[in-house]
Parts: sequence; C-alpha cells; structure tokens
Amino acid sequence: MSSPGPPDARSVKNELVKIYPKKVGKKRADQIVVNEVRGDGSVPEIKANVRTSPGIITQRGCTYAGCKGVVIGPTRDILSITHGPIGCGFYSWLTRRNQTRPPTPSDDNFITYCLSTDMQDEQIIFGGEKKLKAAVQEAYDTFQPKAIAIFSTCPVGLIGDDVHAVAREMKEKLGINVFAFSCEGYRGVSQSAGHHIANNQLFKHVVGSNETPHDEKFKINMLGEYNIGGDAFVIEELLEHCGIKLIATFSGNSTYDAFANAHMADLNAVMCHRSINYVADMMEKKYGVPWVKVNFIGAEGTAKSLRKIATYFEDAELMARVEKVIAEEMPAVATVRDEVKARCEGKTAMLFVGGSRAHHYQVLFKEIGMKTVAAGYEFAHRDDYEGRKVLPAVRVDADSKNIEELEVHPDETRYRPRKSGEELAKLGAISELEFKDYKGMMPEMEDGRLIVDDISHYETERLLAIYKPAIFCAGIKEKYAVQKLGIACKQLHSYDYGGPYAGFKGAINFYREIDRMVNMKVWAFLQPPWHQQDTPPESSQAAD
Ligand code: CFM
Repeated sequence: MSSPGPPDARSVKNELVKIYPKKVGKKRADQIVVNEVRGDGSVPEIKANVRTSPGIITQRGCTYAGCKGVVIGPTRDILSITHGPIGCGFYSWLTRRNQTRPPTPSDDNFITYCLSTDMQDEQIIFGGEKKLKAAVQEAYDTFQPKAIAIFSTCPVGLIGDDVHAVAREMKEKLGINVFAFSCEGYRGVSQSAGHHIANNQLFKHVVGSNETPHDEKFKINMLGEYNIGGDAFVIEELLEHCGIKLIATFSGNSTYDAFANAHMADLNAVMCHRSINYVADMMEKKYGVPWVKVNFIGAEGTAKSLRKIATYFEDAELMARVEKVIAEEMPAVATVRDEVKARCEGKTAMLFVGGSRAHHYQVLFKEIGMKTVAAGYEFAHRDDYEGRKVLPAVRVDADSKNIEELEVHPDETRYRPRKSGEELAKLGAISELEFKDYKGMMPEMEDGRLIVDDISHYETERLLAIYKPAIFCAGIKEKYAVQKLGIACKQLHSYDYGGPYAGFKGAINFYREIDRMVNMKVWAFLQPPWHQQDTPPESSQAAD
C-alpha cells in the first residue's frame, strides 16, 4: 500500500472537534494541540486536568482508583479496607498487575484480599461509622497487620462519615497505625486527585516514623514505580548490581516499614512524576532529600538514569561500576534492537495512557525506529505535557482547590540538606541532573505531532481511521474496540500479561513484543472475502 504522506495535524484537529456542540468543541480544542517546540524549548499551552464533559466516553478512572488502586494498593503489608458499597469493593482487590515478593511465605501479603464494609441502605441513612469500626476490628482480629488503611468511596463523603475520627479511635484502641483517605471517587476530576490524597496521607502518617539507620554509602528511594509486570524487580536488581541501596519504592514491591524509613535515603529518584511528585517535594522540604526525575523505560533512558544517580553521589568508584553494568547489559539490547528495527522501522504508534507512560514509552518505540504520531494522557496536568517550569502559570481551579495542599516545614531535628545550595547548583549545571525538574512530553516530541488530553472514544476512532497507525497503546477498555478495527492494541497499563519492560532486560522484552504485534498478519484477514472490495478497507492497512 503506498503511503499518501502524514495527515496534516491541524486539519485532523478540526476534524476531531467539529462534531461537538459549540461549548464542548471549544473546550476540546484547547485540549488538543499540534506540537511545536520553539527555539527556547517552550511548547504551546494545553488545557489539562479539567472535568470531562458529561456524555463523552473518557478513558479516565476515579479518585478512589488513584488513591487505593494506584498508590497504596501495591503495598503488601498495609491492610486496605474500602468503606463503601460492595460494587466499589471489587476495586479494593488486586485489579492492577503490580507484583510483590515477600521475602518468606510467612511474611504478610494482603494485596490479593478484598476487604469492604459492604455498606447497605441502612448505613447510607443512619451513617456507616459503626460498621466501619467493626470492620477494622474484624480485619485486625483476623490478620494482625502492621497498619490498616481506610478508603472512602463516593457515598461516604455524601453522607459525611468521619473516617479520620474512626481511624484515630481504632489506632489508639489497637495500637497499630490506622489511617484514612478522603478519596471519594468524585473528589477530583480523575484518579490524579487520588494520587495527591494518597501522597498527603502517606507523608503525614507513615514517612519518617522509622529511624532505622543504614550504613550503605549510596541510599536512594524510587518514587512512582509500581512494579507492573515486574518492572520494579528489574530496577531493584540493576541498582543492586551498581551497589546502590534502595530503601523504599513508592510503591511497587513495597512495605509499610520501607515507607516509614524512606526519609533516611539521600536521594529520591522519581519515575512517574504525575503520581508522586508531591511526596518528592514534601520530603525535600521536611528532611532535605533532593529529587531527580529518572526514566527506566528504554535502554538509553535506563543508562542515563543510572548515570544521573551516580553523578549525584560524586563518587568515581560508583560511576565506574555503573559504566561497567551499562557496558555489560548494552550488547544484548543492541542485538535484539537492531534485529527488530529492521522489521519495524518507519511504522507508526499512538500512545494514550495515564499520566506518564504515554511519554516514557515513546523512547522504546524510537529505539526500534518507530514514530509516535499522536499521544496524550488521561489525567495528567499541564506540567506533565509542557514541563515543570509551567507550574507557576497553572491556574488553580475550584476542582484542584478541593484537594488539600499540605504545608510542610523543615523538621526541627531531622532536616538535613544532603547537599548545599551551591553544590546542587554546581551539579545541576555540569550534568543533566536537573533537580526538581521534569521536561514533560511535548518538548521531547517532534513538531506537528498531535497531543490530545483526555481523549474520547469518538476521537480515538477518528484518529485510528485517519492515521491508521501500526499500533495503538491504551488500556483494556480500548483494546478490543481498537482491534476490531484491525489495528494492534498494546495495553500499556497491564502490559497484556507481559513485561517487565523496564531496564535493559525489559527493553528487550518490549522490542520483541512490538515486533510480534506490528508484524502479525492476522489483521489482514479481519474482513471476510465477501466484504472485500477492489481496494483494501481502511481499517486493514496496519499490517502493511
Ligand atoms: Fe504513573 Fe502508573 Fe502512569 Fe499512573 Fe495509572 Fe499505571 Fe498509567 Mo494505568 S502511576 S500515571 S495512575 S505510570 S495505573 S502504573 S499504567 S494509568 S501511565
């Protein structure tokens, strides 16, 4: 099939918004941007983190999902109780592919349990606090966990149950840490609000409560890595090879004690900026631990991230070890990459996921010569698109004001700046360390690419018909709708039972998986012969 050349992004944008009523169309037009990286590195403004218009089929999830499912859920020894009707209770179970590895079979691992207060009409009318207390007691008697977390669903906020008072009372009664989250599904415009709420409570109730010291020379935390498909295992192994001690990961393969002890680290490495930048900032303010953005997705990204960490510690031996690990791992990556690249070069991809992967995974596609023609986040904020430098310009609307902003001050006794301001400035200048910074998706994308925030299902179908990408990356809600159109769909949330995709080993897995998917011939057979016309149907061209 000869290619007619890439569609003009401006006309595609007009095509996407023209079906909407005027007001909705105007809003969508602000959320759909044709990328342009200007000489000074700036990019056009995008509207993000705003409500989805009623009637539009969005990819987004709710605030409860962001708090319980994303940030706290992967921690194996915090017992999570969902306070609400049993329907929401389903999501208190392990629905995300975050793996965990207790050191011995007798260590606590609750992440496959599903605990709900099963609210009934009676509690909606007369209040649910009594039932919640009984549930906490029952859970404690059954499991004797180190900590219990209580998560609020929509009705809890509507009827006004004081989950925090219940948590305080039960904490005192049971002698373990019990804390609650006001993470009602409606609390924010998406799951992003749930991340912030989870960050706040973790910081208030857990971080800093365990003073166990560590002798290791290089101690870090990994923030925003949730061990989907075993990614965190790969990163843990890599860091260990380099001689870097990982105190806590927030929150893949994590434990309560590791969070409590996280302030003993000397650096926070932030993987998913969107979900955890609040903890990174608060730890710096209270304990003096600086943070840098890293990306362990993609072989080059992994090498760069390891070098960033080594540079920070200013230690020649560590740097040599890191270089040795990179040199050992790279040849195997290069062999598979080159082999796969020969078959994938020039093919196109679209990525519409979450608040960080639609950016991170572009690197992997690039490594095998594939082009990202359109991308967007479900729930990211402007800084995730345009870079953190836009933060002062971001307008705080009523929905954002709804989420508590903790006021954090240096701890009277435990604030210990790991580097002086001068040292930080010097390091930041001579290397790519970029403390407290994140460039965002758009500055790293080509001009003329289409960026779509909170993409709707209608827009997805239009984009697929117009661009006919070789692969579309999204989630389970989109997967089969996309594949019925004859286009391969890779789940970038759950990895389709695959992975790990982080680090060097993960890059190899990803190259092979994408090679298999975009070169699969099955898509050409989707149309029965009696429907075929002289020219191939629009939707079957992905297999070209
Ligand atoms: Fe961060 Fe995530 Fe993501 Fe996210 Fe998520 Fe996820 Fe995601 Mo699904 S924390 S923003 S809320 S990288 S669950 S592990 S894949 S949408 S792009």
